[in-house]
This record gives sequence, structure tokens and C-alpha cells, in this order.
Amino acid sequence: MGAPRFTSDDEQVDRLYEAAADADLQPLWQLRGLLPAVPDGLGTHVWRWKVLRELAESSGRLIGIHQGGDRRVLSLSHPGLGGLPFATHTLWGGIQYLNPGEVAPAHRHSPAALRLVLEGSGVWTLVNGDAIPMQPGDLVLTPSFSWHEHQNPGDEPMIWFDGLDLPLVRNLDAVFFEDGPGEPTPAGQPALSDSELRFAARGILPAWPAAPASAVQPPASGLHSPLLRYPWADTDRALTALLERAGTAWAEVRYADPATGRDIMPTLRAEMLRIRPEGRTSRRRTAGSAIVVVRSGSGASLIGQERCDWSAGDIFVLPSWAAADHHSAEGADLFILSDAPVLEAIGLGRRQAEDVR
Ligand code: 1HN
Repeated sequence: MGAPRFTSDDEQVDRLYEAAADADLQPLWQLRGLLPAVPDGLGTHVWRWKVLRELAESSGRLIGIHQGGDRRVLSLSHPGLGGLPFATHTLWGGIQYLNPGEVAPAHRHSPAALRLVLEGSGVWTLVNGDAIPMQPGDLVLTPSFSWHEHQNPGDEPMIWFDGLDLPLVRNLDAVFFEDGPGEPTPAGQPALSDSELRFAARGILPAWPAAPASAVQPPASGLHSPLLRYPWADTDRALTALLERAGTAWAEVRYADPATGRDIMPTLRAEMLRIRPEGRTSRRRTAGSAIVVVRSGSGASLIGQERCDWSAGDIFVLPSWAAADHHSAEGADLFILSDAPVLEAIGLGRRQAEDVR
């Protein structure tokens, strides 16, 4: 959508446009592309694991953890978004690198975040003081305005994917941020987080005591899952069982609040899609965008008219309303982060099965 163009031969009309511009007004009849027939703004984009990993490692070597807000993150910057450090209009994606012995100190902010561990082990993320162990394939939540810090007392670096709703929250002009005390929180680092001890028992929820005495409680919003870690073994087991029962070429699970079945957080949906060897998913399109992280395997997606080949660690964008299907010769697991809960909550959720290419 460019600036209004003066297209008239009539001087009075030209003067009207000039006066409107001087008065910070734009004639709607001069604006193009404000209401496209369907969302069509953003194409796909792929970031390659080889590049991500190399640059994350270099950052780990060259950049101190205290530079840049205490987080060593390389942000996915979609070239279609004019230089903004955003993967889509609503979603932030990044690769974070934490060396052995490092601590990314506590802070909190209104944008909600999640992590998917890509490589390494031995890191704990403390969410409101609850020490959450992180292993490859684990999903860890840091809901809106929860204190979070990352500690790596282990002996190897860790790389994980960060997904946030920051672009959405920024456009709502509702970003709030607070630094913590700066000192690492003393953490016992038990094998299981308090959140898992209380909320991971398959349909059995704590009735009393409802909250642990130990954890520093945030104001309970009730909007996000109280379970803050989804270990890879559970996701893998669910997908294996689904595929076995259904006998289909692919299966998909959604990470949910165990108490309500709703999405993990009000602005973010997280799913894991497993494609069997030689499998191909159905083709569909959804209003709203997604970031796909290839957890394992390799394959290709047809996104609109663009073919995108991918392999483990690659990250790519599913733009709003682009028809997409995915196939894999060797089998693959794809982590999909989307803004679907937001669109559904405000009556903008749309999806369409597409058989034609
Ligand atoms: C953030 O706080 C983290 O806490 C990671 O690990 C990525 C990207 C944008 C803004 C804040 C973290 C982030 C972030």
C-alpha cells in the first residue's frame, strides 16, 4: 500500500489531496491493497539448520550472554516483512544458544514464549522459580508475564527454538517488560518440575493442596496450561499410538492444557505432525500463520505454488491461507507453532481442505 498518488488533471482535486496529506488524512479511494480478496501478503521462507547452527555457535563463541538483553538469540527475520525481526506478522521465531556454566538471568514480559529443544542437554529453565529440565524434543512454556531464566550447569552447550507472540503483542501495543534481581535463582534442579509432578498424571488433577508452598506464584490467569513441560517421550508415545491405531500416512497431536484441553497459551498453538516413510499429508489452508521446525527426518512441502525441501533442523513459514501439504520419503516429525487460538477466539478462524494443487 503506497502513498496516495495524484492522478487527477483537475487542480482542485490535486489541492484536495495535498490538503488531506497535510492534515494527516488519506482518501480511501486512493488506497490499494487494503482489502485483498484473501490473505496474500507473505510468501514462505526457509532458514537452513546448517546456517542456523553455525551462526548460533559463532555467537556462543563471540558474544557474551549479557549483551543484548541477556539472551543470545538469532531472530528469524522474514524478508517479506521489511527488515523486522519477525518470522510472520504475529509470530517470533529464534534460535537460542547457551554455553555450559552460563545463566540467562530472570526477566518477564507480556509476550508469551515457548521453547523446543533442538540440541544438547543439561539446561534448566526456571519458570516462576520452578526448575524445568530440558532435553531434546521437549516443549517448555513460559506464559505471559511469568519470570523465566535459563541456567546451564551442564557440560555442553544447548540450542533451542524460541517461539513468541511478540509481533502480535507489539502490534496491540501491549508489551510490558521487567528485569529480575540479576542473581541466579538457587535451584535444586530435581528430575521433574513441580508443574509436572502436579499436572502430568493423565487426567488426575491436584484438588488439595492446589498450589505448592514452594513456588513463587504469579497472578493466576487461568488462560494458560499449568503444565509447563511436555517431554519428548510423551509426544513420541502419543504419535506412535495414534499412527498404530489409525494406520494412516500421518498423524498430528496438539499440545494442550491438561485441565481444559484448550491450547497451551491463549495466543499460541503448538502441534507435532508425524509423517510415515513415503507418507503425504492432506492439502489444506488455514487463516493465520505458522512456523514449522523440522524436528527430525527430511521431506518437502508444497506451499501455494512453491516447493520447499527440508531436513532436520530447518525452519520454514506457512503463510496465512497458503494451501500446503507435506511429504516425506524417510519419515519426519514437524513441530508447528501457529497463531490459530487468536483467530479462533475472535471469530476469524477459517480452514479449507484443498484437493487441487
Ligand atoms: C526472550 O525473553 C527469550 O527469555 C527468548 O529466552 C527469545 C525473543 C524476543 C523477546 C524476548 C528468553 C526472546 C525473548
